[in-house]
Amino acid sequence: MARIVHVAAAQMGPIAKSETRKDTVKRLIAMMREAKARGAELVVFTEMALTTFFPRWLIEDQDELDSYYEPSMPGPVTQPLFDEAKKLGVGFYLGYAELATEAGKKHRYNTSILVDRSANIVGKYRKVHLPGHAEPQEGRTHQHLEKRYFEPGNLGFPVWRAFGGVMGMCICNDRRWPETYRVMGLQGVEMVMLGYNTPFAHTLHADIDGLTSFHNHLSMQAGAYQNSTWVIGTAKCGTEEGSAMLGQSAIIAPSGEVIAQAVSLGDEVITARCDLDLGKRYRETIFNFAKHREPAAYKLIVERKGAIAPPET
Ligand code: CDV
Repeated sequence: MARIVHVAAAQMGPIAKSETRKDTVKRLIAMMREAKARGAELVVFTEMALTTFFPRWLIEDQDELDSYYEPSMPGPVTQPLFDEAKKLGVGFYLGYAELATEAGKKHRYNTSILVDRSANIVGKYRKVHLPGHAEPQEGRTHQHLEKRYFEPGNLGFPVWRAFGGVMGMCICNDRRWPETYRVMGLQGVEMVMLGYNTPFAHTLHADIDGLTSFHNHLSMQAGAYQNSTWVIGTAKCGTEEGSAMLGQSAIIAPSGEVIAQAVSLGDEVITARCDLDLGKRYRETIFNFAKHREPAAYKLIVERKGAIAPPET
């Protein structure tokens, strides 16, 4: 029997600094309802979906900084999202800033969770590849202080059996790194979900920043194809507090093809019928890992440091 997952990417337009969490959760619920009405059973929200993208500012007041984080999930403000999910029988991926207490100490992570159709959290992921800088940089209209406000994730790249398949998560910058998909690919991942906040001006080199749209899809399509997995990438986009951010949320098949794409820079739901066995077909043929990967040779490659020098004459 075919293993079909009807999935939605719920792209989100800007969240103003002044917008309350309650209002933001209402926007998420409205998109969840639309996704359900269009047949989806799993909704992928974006990275840090509950607040404006606060790493663009230097925030020195600890109480103000803490106000952007969730000390519990669900919490009082996010509970209605879980209640609605249960009522609709829809699962979801949600990104948020997590304030955790581990061994009696406070830790900050850029986190996502996977929630099943009964509103139970089945998985948690913490962003590994944190972009940006820890100190404000001169000459920027917007900072990118993720390295100041978060620690690298300490949960690895696990995958979970859920929604009739093997599901994985990553967050934004992770999508650019092949090892993100490969580590999950080696565990048999069939669908990778991710959210992103991608400002057009990041490196401040026009030649690189001018390719922001291209690199977004390039990374996700390559990750999908090379690991025989579906990839669902959901943007927070539009001009948020003066920072212009990329949209182009996409649902990508294991073939590497984009089969659904957002066309706006605002709240927009896109959906697709994802056949998990399509990935299996790639994995049993061109990307049969057991037959064609050569881990022994990779060891030699990894151990080599630098280029081989030309022979001395
Ligand atoms: N939130 C992000 O991780 N954004 C990065 C930008 C800064 C390059 C991204 O990879 O899209």
